[in-house]
Amino acid sequence: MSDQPWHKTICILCESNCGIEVRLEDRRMVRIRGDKEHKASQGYTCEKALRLDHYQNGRHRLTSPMRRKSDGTYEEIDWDTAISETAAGLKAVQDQHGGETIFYYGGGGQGNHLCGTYGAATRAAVGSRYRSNALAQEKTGEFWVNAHMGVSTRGDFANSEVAVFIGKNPWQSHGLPHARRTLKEIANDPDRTMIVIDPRRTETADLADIHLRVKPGTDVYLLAAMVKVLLDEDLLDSRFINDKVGGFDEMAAVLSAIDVDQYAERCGVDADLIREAARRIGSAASVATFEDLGVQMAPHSTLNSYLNKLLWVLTGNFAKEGAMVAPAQLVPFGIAKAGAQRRSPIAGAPIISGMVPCNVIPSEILSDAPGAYKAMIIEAANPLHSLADSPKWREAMAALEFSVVIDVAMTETARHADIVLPAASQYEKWEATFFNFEFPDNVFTLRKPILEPLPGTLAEPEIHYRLCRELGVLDDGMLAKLRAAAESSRLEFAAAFYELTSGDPMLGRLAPVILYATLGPTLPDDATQAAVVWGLCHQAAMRDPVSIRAAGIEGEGPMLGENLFDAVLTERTGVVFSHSAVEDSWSRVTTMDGKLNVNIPEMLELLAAVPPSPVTYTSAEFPFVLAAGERRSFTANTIFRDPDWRKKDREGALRISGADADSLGVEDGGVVRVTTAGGSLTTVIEVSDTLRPGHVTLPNGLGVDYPSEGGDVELTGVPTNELTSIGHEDPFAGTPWHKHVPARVEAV
Ligand SMILES: Nc1nc2c(c(=O)[nH]1)N[C@H]1C(S)=C(S)[C@@H](COP(=O)(O)OP(=O)(O)OC[C@H]3O[C@@H](n4cnc5c(=O)[nH]c(N)nc54)[C@H](O)[C@@H]3O)O[C@H]1N2
Ligand SMILES: Nc1nc2c(c(=O)[nH]1)N[C@H]1C(S)=C(S)[C@@H](COP(=O)(O)OP(=O)(O)OC[C@H]3O[C@@H](n4cnc5c(=O)[nH]c(N)nc54)[C@H](O)[C@@H]3O)O[C@H]1N2
Ligand code: SF4
Ligand SMILES: [Mo]
Repeated sequence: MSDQPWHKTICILCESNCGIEVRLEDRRMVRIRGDKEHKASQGYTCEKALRLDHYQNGRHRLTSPMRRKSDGTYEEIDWDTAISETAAGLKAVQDQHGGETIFYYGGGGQGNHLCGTYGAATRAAVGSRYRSNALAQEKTGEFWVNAHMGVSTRGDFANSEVAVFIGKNPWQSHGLPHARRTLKEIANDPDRTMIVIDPRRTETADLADIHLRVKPGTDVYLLAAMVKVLLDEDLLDSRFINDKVGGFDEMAAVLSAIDVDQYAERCGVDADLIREAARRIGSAASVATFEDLGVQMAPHSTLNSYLNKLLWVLTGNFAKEGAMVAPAQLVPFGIAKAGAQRRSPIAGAPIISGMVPCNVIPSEILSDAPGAYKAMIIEAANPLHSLADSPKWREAMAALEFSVVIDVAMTETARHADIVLPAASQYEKWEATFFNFEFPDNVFTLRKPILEPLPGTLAEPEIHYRLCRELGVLDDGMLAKLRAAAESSRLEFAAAFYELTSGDPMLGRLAPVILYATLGPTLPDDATQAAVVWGLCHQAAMRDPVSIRAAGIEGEGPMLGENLFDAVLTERTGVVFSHSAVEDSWSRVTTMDGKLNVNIPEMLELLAAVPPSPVTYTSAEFPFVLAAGERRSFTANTIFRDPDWRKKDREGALRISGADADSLGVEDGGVVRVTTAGGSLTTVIEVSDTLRPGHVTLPNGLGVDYPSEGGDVELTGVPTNELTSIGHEDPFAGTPWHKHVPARVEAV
């Protein structure tokens, strides 16, 4: 064993994407450890990475394309049939209803974003115009605020004097570099302060200096009160505001109406504690904040994002050490384009950062109106399980004229598709994540496969190449010319590629598969599937040459992109592709005047309209607030299907306070029924003193089915979205309020 090599790759379970080393025995990942040489994670991992073999080698893996029969069961078909029937199914919808009725969902999870770039070519080939993914059920409200304020940021928590976590439990969910190490460092340093805003006493809250234990769903009152204290007590950075902030007076005029004591009562947090927290923020040398699902999936979500950002903008905590910064990204996202608002075809919902709000997709499928979606391409996502209202999604999938799912498993979504195409796993192909948020040195890791593809599977680049070919959009003559250029040199290829594609937007959109078919085969190390990264490196080099050079990548003109690509292609421990000084964050501000804009009329109107007392969503029928989807030590969206991956809490218990369990007469480990407006299911409970009476939580990502050794399909835990409903969502960005589902809990 000890002479077996360690293969370098990354953990695909959360956006931190820690570098790992893996030892293989045949195809099994038998030992996994943190990769000390990885430029970003430097050996850090959490307990989940060690369980990755359950993803790679579980019984869920598909080994043949599947076709749905008229009785709803599936039969295996060969790849040629699968590709031709998929192309024909999409073409038929395109011909009859127009390509804009073909909807694309997904494109990557936490660690696989190359598949979505190749998927863009198939979208172009069929004339698809509308798409979405999981970000449009969590982050689009924040992205919209970013666009109007002018910047997308991350917190420099490694150096912050004050760290603020708002509806975010990084001890479990990570999302900042070396999360647990960083949290402990902050907690152990008497000069630094951690402020946690969460109704539950989470693992992170236990480390906090100040825990603002807000009543679920009332953060808007708490955050607004904190901003008001900053205004009242002159805790602002006036110089920063004068020089660098636009629209202060308009914002302050609305905020001035707030009564801190009243708002404190509404959110259930002691007014003195709110003042203490605001004073700490207002007097610190540096403050970094992180808002996540606890506010983004709860009432007033977009407005909460705005208020969070006021906390650090008004105190001058931008573009300095320990504060909020804007890292250069290899593939930028996180900020919507301001300007004319694109809307979805039927509901007219705002399309933010190119994504249709997830909650309108089913009704835009089920609608009779012209323009309704008639087909779906779903890739590396499980919307029938992960989006609100699974029953409605089943209905919608059944109404589609054609659907194809590209996945490693026969997922809940796949079970409703016409064709299912089995993908090679993320350890069986070249892949990469675009979740690159390190600062000041940002790191991109292109992964090399550590295993051959499971027989019967194909990697997405090949799937999309075959689909585009079958759809007849690739010109063989042009491909031959490009291939010849690629064989002679990459610079010659670059010249030929830009000459052929620059005048033709369609070719630009097909570029990923064109690169795959032409440049791909000439790349060293059999890196054909990484061809699209060549284009991404060139785009990055044109967008941000300064930060790339500061990272030590050299070259003039196209050589900068070439050298960046070479580094990415050969380096297995991540490449520092950009280095930013803190002040460089200003160069990524997108407003016309270069200032951070706080006068966002839509947000100020919403703020002025916040009701005097919080809206109560609970009722006699549904007296509990259910947080449907909590991150725990053994949850990882739906990447794992095998319940044995979970070392503890196998069933994913409903957490409930002792007082509530007593009044239900149920003990720890007992079974209850949870009923909401959307559905009703049973679950075991875990009595937990981290919750207040009236508040219960279920983990995310459970309730996926898995074949038992005998072949029967078994379901473990609660699929939370059987309980959630469309309509219970942010009126602005359409993001669901999964943290605030009114529910009834009964003993069974
Ligand atoms: N272990 C693990 N880690 C993960 C994932 C995973 O599945 N498992 N998924 C990854 C993904 S996709 C994401 S988006 C992130 C999400 O990461 P987080 O947002 O940190 O995760 P959650 O546990 O869903 O929610 C955070 C907190 O919101 C709190 N909360 C509930 N209601 C309210 C409220 O009304 N107000 C406030 N202020 N807080 C509230 C909850 O108590 C919880 O502690 O995690 C990532 N990391
Ligand atoms: N009620 C409730 N619902 C939630 C949440 C919640 O807190 N509460 N959290 C939400 C959040 S924040 C998120 S991000 C979403 C996540 O939900 P989804 O975006 O649907 O993502 P995953 O669960 O990560 O599913 C990824 C899919 O990719 C497949 N896959 C894995 N590797 C590959 C590969 O290499 N190629 C292909 N083609 N497929 C692959 C997996 O089998 C899986 O089916 O869930 C959301 N849903
Ligand atoms: S789950 Fe996230 S934090 Fe844990 S090892 Fe994987 S990438 Fe790192
Ligand atoms: Mo997420």
